[in-house]
Amino acid sequence: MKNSVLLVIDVQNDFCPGGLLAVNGGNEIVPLINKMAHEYANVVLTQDWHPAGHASFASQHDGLQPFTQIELSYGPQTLWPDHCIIGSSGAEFHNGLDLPYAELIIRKGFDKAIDSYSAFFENDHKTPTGLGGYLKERGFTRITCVGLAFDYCVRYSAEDAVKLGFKVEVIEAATRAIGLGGTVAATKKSFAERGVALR
Ligand code: VGL
Ligand code: ZN
Repeated sequence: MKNSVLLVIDVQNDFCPGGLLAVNGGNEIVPLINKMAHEYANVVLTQDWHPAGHASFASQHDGLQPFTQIELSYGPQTLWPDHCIIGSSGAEFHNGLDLPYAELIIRKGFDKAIDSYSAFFENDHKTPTGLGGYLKERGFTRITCVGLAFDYCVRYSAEDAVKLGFKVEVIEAATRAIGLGGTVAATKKSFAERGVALR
């Protein structure tokens, strides 16, 4: 486990029941993540962290509803309800998450003009967050991904981690999905093709 890191993705109030972009059962994974974390010497968290008026918010696009897809300058973008606004209680970690020893919190989506599902690259698939460099410099070779949401931020984080040369697994029981028209099946197919181990 010395070369492994547990990457806990976006376990925040807005992605849990009662939140602004609630994922069904999002809260249910918290005890398992707390337990799993004891088996890892190294834990890193991500936090979705948007300024008000973020380009991924449907509220910024006249006449468009959340969960529709549009083209932005950097490519396709699903529009979301306003969520995880910097400094809001919705952007805070779920209060049951008990990972005081996590060594890094990487925030993403803070540029108003571009979303970032992945913990490694923004949605242009080019702009790095710095996490890849951090993990490589620390000597990690294996990443275990858990958190929210399975078919968005967990998916793209895991896939980018493989692209960067890490060995990657996703623990399905420690994730929950948003599930928009086939996104869960598409995620599983893509994991199989790209070599993300789903356990
Ligand atoms: C997420 C949609 C928008 C996620 C974040 O954490 O999966 N999904 N922002
Ligand atoms: Zn977001």
